[in-house]
Amino acid sequence: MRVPQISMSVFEERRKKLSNQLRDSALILVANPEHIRNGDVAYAYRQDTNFFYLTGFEEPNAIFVYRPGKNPETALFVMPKNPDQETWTGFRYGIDGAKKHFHVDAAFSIESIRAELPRLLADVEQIHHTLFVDQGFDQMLLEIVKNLASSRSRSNRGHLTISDPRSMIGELRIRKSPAEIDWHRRACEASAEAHVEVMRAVRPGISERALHGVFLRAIMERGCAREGYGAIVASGENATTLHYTFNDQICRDGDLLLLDAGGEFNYFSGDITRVFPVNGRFNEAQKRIYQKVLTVQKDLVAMVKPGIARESLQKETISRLTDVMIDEKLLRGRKEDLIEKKEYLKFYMHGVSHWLGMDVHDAGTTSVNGEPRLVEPGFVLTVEPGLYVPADIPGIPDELRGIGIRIEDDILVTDSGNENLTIRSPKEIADIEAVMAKR
Ligand SMILES: [Mn+2]
Repeated sequence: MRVPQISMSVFEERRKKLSNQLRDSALILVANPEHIRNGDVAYAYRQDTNFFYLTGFEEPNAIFVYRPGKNPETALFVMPKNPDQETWTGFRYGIDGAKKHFHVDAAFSIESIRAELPRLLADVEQIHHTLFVDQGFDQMLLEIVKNLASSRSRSNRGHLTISDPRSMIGELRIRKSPAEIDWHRRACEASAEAHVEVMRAVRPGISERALHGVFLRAIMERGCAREGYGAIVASGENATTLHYTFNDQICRDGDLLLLDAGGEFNYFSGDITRVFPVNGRFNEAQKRIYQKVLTVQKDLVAMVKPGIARESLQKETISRLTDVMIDEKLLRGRKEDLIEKKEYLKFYMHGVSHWLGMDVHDAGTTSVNGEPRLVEPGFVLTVEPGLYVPADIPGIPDELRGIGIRIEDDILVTDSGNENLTIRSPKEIADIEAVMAKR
């Protein structure tokens, strides 16, 4: 027996916020499919974010239909109870359980979707559904749409249109409620503390894999269900690969370790990057370049407040990091020319910020009506400048070869400015070395 861990009023309130935009419409959400990993083993299951956001229901093989103002307004199609199968694969809510625990007007077996869905779509004018996720379902939906059109052939109305609801739901998700901010804070704090655990565990000779294990244990001890994304545990020059996820090398004395990892709590994700020395002490070159990136990062964090666009952070990052590249003899020439020709891309090639929430690169468009979106109180975004010096390109100082630095915090926009949700993970050189000295 299981019961939902979050009050259903959370999901009901979220749905209510969509109700005006969904007048005379049906929103259809399809649960994430399960994927086979090998043999009869499935990949660890996680519900589709929008499906969970609006239902709280975490089982696969489920479909949710929401029709504000109609009867039934909410319908959930789920796997029926099956004691024999549940003995093997675990508890299911079943039809009665879905209705009872998830506060929907109607619950059906997923087996009856083909029979029931036409009825739920007969009295709406528009369908909101994300195509191409489950193409088997799409095919069935298109057949239903076609049949519905023929059933009202003399009405001179065309097919029901199908529009993608993701940007509409993204507009909700980008603005977080106080309860959501609390959960997000838990995810960020657990992630920050887990980074400290890894700082305490790293030493020459330990594997990146073992450190990944330390991180996983630390977030799970703090209530996270899983990671928000696959951790990047990159020692030495592996840190110059942006999305390095092999995590199978041995940490060497004298190298830095780049850890980009975050835990997920109630479907909200932390996303932190820290860089620290495997042996506990930065060498002079590491210290110098790390400090320069850190200064840029702290200045960028200070810029985050209501009314700023992420684009402004990006411009500032490019300007400041190009200064660092010139200073460190990674680039030669006039700053304006180097920026104009995008020479900085050799050493800094990613965005400095993204929305953060239930998806690590969260929903919510970057522009509104063709203009860059300005941040508002309740938004959470990352700030993560980086500098990556490949080991093998000619004409750069040897002492910087193979160094990858990225420093990333999760920033909540407040009325007066911002709050750093990941401050518990040290980033000042002295603070990092102090934590590591206590190993
Ligand atoms: Mn990030």
